Amino acid sequence: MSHAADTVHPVDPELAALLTAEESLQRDTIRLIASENYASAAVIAATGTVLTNKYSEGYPTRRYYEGQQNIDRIEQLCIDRAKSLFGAGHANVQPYSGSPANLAIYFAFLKPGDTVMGMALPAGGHLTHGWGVSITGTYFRPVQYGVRKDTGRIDLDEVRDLAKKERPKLLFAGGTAIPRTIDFAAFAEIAREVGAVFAADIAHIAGLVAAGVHPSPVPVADVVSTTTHKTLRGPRGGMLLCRETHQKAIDKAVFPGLQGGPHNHTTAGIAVALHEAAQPAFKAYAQQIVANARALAAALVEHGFDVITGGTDNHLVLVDVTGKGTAGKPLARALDAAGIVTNYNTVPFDPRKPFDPSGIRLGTPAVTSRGMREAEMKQIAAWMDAIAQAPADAALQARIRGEVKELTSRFPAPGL
Ligand code: DSN
Repeated sequence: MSHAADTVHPVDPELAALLTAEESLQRDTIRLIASENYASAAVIAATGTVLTNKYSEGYPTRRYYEGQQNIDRIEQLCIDRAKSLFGAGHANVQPYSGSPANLAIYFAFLKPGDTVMGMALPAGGHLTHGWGVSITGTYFRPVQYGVRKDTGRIDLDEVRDLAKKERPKLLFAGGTAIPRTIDFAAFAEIAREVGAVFAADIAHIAGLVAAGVHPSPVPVADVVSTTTHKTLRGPRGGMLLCRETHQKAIDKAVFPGLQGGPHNHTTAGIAVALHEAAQPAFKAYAQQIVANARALAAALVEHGFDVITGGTDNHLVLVDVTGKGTAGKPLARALDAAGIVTNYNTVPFDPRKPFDPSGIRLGTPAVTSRGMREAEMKQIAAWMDAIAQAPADAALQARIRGEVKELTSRFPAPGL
């Protein structure tokens, strides 16, 4: 039992048992969900502190509550570290997560009914970039771009033509299932041509950007939004980075525009994560994330999987599994039974429904945090192939589950 479960146990044994079960699950499985990771023990410890007891509406030195002697310093430390790591003029570290961070951008720059242009969700975008079921696609006028059918990649000429025709007030780049490098400079140029605010959502790739493994949008974007718990390996949270000229608008939009008191315990965890991400070891970690994703994609191609765009430039691999005679959901379920955790996902131009799509999405941030490398990626691809060939074979899943447990036992997970 962990220290946390140990502490909870005398008060709430039921919850402690669930916490212990989740610790085992995270320890004994191969976690390939592209948006997940293992926060370090220090990040988890900072997040679970007395800082959760404090209310601090406002910003450092300008609060609506007294008793902020330490909270002000913690938030300022976090802001300074975010600015330094990403080379930003200003950082707001209060958004509760990525969706509120993106909503703050709308509140800072748009009026209801204004046009927002973002990548369509089924093409790899995010709900908050103007997808229909999101508040951003109902209170604003959404225009969506996608990827080319022949390449699976964004066509910047198409984006430019659409932007010129629709004249968005806000242009988003970024998403949740984009396996290739995003040309933020080209997006910025398009935004400039049509007079749009350019927002880069780097939630998935923030750790890669911080390490210089993906080009940074910070010099070219009006505002950059991110979560803090994916490749950046912090606690669940969000951040906005912008030029100093937009500081006032962004800060006002987060508080009092959208949120009340910041989650100070999360701010502390983010501060620790930013400190960790500034160390040389983090650069090597980010490089290995990409090397592992490339190795995983290449091995899957060798096993006959249809990897969207043929490979990856980042942490993420998107696979159309229908060519293997299965579909995303049954395969994800079969893999989960074998201890390989993924999510089913639409692929571009998916003829199937989002709740039963053609693909699965894989990512290497978590397995790389455990120290796994290219050889382990090859093994994982081989297991995936075996399971895809017989997704209903419970005995096969049980055998691989045992092998997965043996492999994971050799790669201790941070924070557990
Ligand atoms: N839910 C996140 C992901 O999995 O990509 C995006 O919000």
